[in-house]
Amino acid sequence: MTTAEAVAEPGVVPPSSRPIPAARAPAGAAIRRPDVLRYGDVDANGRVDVMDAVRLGNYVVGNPVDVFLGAEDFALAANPHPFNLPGAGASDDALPPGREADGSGRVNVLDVAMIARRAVGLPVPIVGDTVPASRRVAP
Ligand SMILES: [Ca+2]
Repeated sequence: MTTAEAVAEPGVVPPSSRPIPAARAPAGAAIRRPDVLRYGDVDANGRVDVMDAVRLGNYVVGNPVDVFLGAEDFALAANPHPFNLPGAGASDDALPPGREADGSGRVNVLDVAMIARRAVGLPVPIVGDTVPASRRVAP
């Protein structure tokens, strides 16, 4: 299957459409809005594991990816780096995780690397922590 064929399948997001639109869930699956959103848990299954790193790695290099979270939740879960410690992004945290010093938020290979480190059991701050409810868009 070529990339062009994969893009044409339902539920597969073409890389050119980033940030991921919420309407493109995998066939047979629904976009999830978990009660607890964790940094690094891009497939919203409640844990940070190697599949999160694989999925986000594919996203970062522009491969089509399945979508499990709405665009706003994905932007938070996929972007734990820079960690901007202390704090996990509560409302009184001036520079939350994932926000660059210039105010932008970029999902890149550093996010993938930190998620992969956590997935293999290495200590990594922020990844796996709960995204404060105050950072999430209200339902
Ligand atoms: Ca996960």
